[in-house]
Amino acid sequence: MPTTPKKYTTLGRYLVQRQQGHPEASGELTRVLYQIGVVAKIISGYMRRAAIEGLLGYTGEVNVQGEEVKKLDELGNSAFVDAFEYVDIVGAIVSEEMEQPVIVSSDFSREKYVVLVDPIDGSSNLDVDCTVGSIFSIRSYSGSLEKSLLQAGSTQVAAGYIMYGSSVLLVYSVGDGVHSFVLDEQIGEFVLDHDDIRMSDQGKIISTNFANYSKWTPPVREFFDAVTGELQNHYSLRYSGALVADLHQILHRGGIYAYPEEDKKPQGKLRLLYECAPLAMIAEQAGGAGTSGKMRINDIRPEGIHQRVPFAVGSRQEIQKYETAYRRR
Ligand code: AFP
Repeated sequence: MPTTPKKYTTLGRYLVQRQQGHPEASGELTRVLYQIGVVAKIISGYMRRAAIEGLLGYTGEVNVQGEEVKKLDELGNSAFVDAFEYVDIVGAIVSEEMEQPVIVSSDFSREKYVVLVDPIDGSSNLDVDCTVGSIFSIRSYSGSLEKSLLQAGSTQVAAGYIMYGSSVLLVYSVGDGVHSFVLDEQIGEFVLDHDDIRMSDQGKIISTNFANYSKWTPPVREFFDAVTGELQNHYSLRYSGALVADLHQILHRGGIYAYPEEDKKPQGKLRLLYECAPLAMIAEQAGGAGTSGKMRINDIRPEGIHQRVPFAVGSRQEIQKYETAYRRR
């Protein structure tokens, strides 16, 4: 039976079409996003060959977070830095793997953007071939590097993630909804698979590390006791150890992901600038929300580039309930 050929909308074509709707745009943001697509292909290539080429395991180094660095963490970090070195659109890269921002431009004052990344998020999944991701946030350069970085997440011009799972996905937003692309390995291009993803107002998924229950603060326990104790409990628990994978599921099925504060870790675990802020932007652009429990994530003004923050993200109703538990205490 003859089949109708699929009309492929590649990432490049989609970005150019979107840019044409904004005659005032210079095209530079389009180039930054396109380069991120290139990085995604490079990192996914490393992942596919990692077990064969000895790229699994640790380098022996410890990063700024005090975590042991994996070989793929280092390769992923270099892929992002190399992609923007001297292409004259991005002035600096901030990464989970580097204590200080790296200047990637010969004339920083001319550049328009800074890129913040967690090159491999969920890296403890790497050695067992489970899903991991990369998270990115793009901010405008506004006079000084410090000023550009230490601003609330509401000033992000774009954000997104790459998910390396059963397929490789690139999901991004420039503030006009959330769009998702799947890597077609045969043609080596990202192809549109969901335009303008909407998250349901109330969802099906709870995603958190319940093994930490005894360390959680009272509002967090109260929230999870309530949702798991509901008579008509309609939730399912999904927790992969990779925030990107868990958020992606919630984007499509609704619900809540939380990595809250603990009695002895009041700042939680996740990093504000390159994990929580970009994923909160994705959630909001899809109709959901991101909170620390006490305030909207993207209203928080960071004090340092590696700052941690308690984080919950997901459907609007679940996030409202989560915040209500904090207000009651
Ligand atoms: P790693 O990158 O160190 O594996 O951390 C992953 C992560 O930042 C996030 O992706 C997970 O949701 C969360 O931490 C998992 O942390 P726990 O293992 O403490 O649940």
